[in-house]
Amino acid sequence: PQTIYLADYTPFGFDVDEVHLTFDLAPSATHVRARIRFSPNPDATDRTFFLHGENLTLLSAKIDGETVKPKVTSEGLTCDVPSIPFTWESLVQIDPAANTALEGLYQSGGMYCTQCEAEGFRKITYYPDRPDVMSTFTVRINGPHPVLLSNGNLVSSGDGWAEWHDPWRKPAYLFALVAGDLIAHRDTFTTMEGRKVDLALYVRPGDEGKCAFGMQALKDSMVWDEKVYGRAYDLEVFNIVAVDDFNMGAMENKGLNIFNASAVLASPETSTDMNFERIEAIIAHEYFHNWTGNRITCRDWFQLCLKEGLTVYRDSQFTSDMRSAPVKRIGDVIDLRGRQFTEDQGPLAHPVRPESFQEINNFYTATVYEKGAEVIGMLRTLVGADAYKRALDMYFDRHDGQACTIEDWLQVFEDATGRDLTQFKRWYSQAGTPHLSVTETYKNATYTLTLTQHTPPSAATPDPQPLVIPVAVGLLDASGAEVMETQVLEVTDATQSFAFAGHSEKPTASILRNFSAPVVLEFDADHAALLAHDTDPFNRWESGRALALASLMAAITKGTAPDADYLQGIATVLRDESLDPAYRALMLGLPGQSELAAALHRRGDTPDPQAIYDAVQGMKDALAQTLQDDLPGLYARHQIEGAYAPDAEQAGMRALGNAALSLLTRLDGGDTAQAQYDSATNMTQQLAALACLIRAGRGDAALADFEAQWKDDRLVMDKWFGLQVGEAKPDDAVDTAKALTRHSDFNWKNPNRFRATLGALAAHHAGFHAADGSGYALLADWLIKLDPVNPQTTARMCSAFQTWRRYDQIRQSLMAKELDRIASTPNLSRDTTEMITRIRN
Ligand code: B3K
Ligand code: ZN
Repeated sequence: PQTIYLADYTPFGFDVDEVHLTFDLAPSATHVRARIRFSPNPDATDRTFFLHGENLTLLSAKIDGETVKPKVTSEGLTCDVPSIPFTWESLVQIDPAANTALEGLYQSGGMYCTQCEAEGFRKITYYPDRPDVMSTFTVRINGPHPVLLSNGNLVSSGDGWAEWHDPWRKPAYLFALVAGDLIAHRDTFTTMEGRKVDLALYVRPGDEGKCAFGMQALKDSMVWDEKVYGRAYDLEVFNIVAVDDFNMGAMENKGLNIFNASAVLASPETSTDMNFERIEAIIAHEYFHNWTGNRITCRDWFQLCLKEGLTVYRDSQFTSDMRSAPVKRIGDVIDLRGRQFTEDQGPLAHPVRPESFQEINNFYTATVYEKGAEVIGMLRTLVGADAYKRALDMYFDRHDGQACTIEDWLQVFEDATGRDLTQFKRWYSQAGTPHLSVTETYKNATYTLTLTQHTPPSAATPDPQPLVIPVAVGLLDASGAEVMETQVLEVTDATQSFAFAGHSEKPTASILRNFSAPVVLEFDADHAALLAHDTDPFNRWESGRALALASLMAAITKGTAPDADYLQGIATVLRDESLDPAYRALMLGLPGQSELAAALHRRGDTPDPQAIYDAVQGMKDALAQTLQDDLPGLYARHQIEGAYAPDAEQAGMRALGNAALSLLTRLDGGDTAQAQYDSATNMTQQLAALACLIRAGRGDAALADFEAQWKDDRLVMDKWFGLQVGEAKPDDAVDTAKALTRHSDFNWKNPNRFRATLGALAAHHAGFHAADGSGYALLADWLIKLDPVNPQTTARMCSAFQTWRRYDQIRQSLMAKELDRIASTPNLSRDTTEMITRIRN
């Protein structure tokens, strides 16, 4: 396969002035007529007229009304064209019914829908399918469907047809079309500029009852973006469509967002509190893209973080405002360490702005998204909230309607603040997680911190240079009182010292407050004191986490008993009724097994998955023992009387109640969980109880009951599939997953169901790494089977193997064998080939 380089960017030789598309929908033979006005691009030198096109049957082509015979390959066409503006017309035939890759125009549950980002529009018609080519679109859809949707505003419609016009110039990746027998859940919104917007959420019949929450989240997002970023919506309609078969969460097509049903449909009976929070965040994320992504888009796909990092950052600000900021921050850091650090410390490491790729879909990664958002958070920390706001206003003002680069983005910060961001820019070009090691000295009433940064070299960045790292620091005295409020230290050198004078006793340092930079901190902090007293809620939680990690590591490698200081410290925090229940629930969490494996690997040990699993079980037993007198009361005090609401307050109560239930189950064998299961009236309570029952070894009856109750609800059944694998004992995980793949409802072509089952196996650390290699083999079998059907989802799931070099020789060779087996599959997709090659090397 061909490698594309950032350094090779050149503009397209032609501008597109307008696009007119006509669709005659038919499942296996849809006709797409395109009329496109091109004119030579004065900024370009290369005038090769190449239009992308894949899986298209060209029926006719004309230039200014005259038939032409373009040269067609499997990737597109070239044609001789005039050197003055001209009109290109083409007619192609496509086969949506056969499109199982879910990219381009495809069918899902009887409806038509599209997914064009990154390069799917070329599967719809011949076009310069690149984000820097922007145009207005007018779309006519002919088809026997009650609902016919495209981007922009409705121009007119009649029986069997509709015409849409999007006045905003956009790249083709934001094109969308939907047709089907759908029900609309409607509302309206009036912008701060006084314009009325018709909102609709379109769903399949039967899902009408799951729309209200998503609609409210949309309106909340619209208000928030006006209030916080001064950005108003800019069309007469905003439509969202829920689709069952979708490769990722959702897509921000202009005026017509398309969502994986799992990322928008919600009801108390069928969705957990976590589902509600995720849905609210994804709706916000896609809505926020209207300004950060759509109005200002990317020049090329290397700039993906320009829209994704910024939009993730914005949606995290939104969630912090809607819910609890510390709880959101802790959740984000857990996720960052679980997914992004793993990527950054393995063979898939790449910079936030990659410099080459074979298949761009493989770069919608935690690094581009989540580390991309962290980089923006650091920028804001460095320049301050006011300057950040000025820079953003300048960004929207200067670049509205343009396709931009990271250089453009950093330039507005330089212009708004007068700062030189040359060194800061390395965050965009260097791969790898920096390590920040800190030592302290105390002399003559002066407390000094010396910080040393080191980024381990990787294939992607063999010679990392020092970064600009904002390190938020506070100091406490022996009584736990804060003697220095949070200050942001700017670390720019490989080693740098910061002195704090006037401390009559040696203070306790709280370093990297609120996780002010995405680094691995190495500091021998007084975690017990910080767990008891830190005023920074993130670092207080982090101290508990650090104690848990140290205790677990010792248990794994030396077989030592759980650390009593940790257990007592957590117990004290849990008893503090002044603390937010959601925060206390997080305090009961333990580092993930994969995170423990990573930590062992980092210090040169070979992780043993079973030993890790056993240590975590031992720690949970110890927590249950330590808290045995507290748990019944803790559980009882966090039950909710009255109507369910998916808000942060109730969700936090349930999170703590269910964390208590989970430990209580270790003491009562599941009696309380059974009672909760039997009386549950919402999915959060039902699913939490079911998980406890499975773990207690008495889940069979409840699992059968759950299946009977929910067999007709696709999204709930995904939970049923996933939970059984996720909660299986290590010895049973592979067999459980295998048995579920034989279940009549295992529709493996549906990405949600495939991920629920095999993704859950990959996420089951000790189960996936079963010593006999059966977990690796089962996943590889299914990836090989899925690849010809859906390369994108297959490639994404290959990342389960990215940590293979952490493990012992036997496991390494078992995984290498499966990687090689996948790699040698005939006609393997470009997507999967690239992933396997990068992982294996
Ligand atoms: N921009 C889309 C992701 C498209 C993924 C293409 N493989 C969703 C989002 O980030 O909002
Ligand atoms: Zn996005």
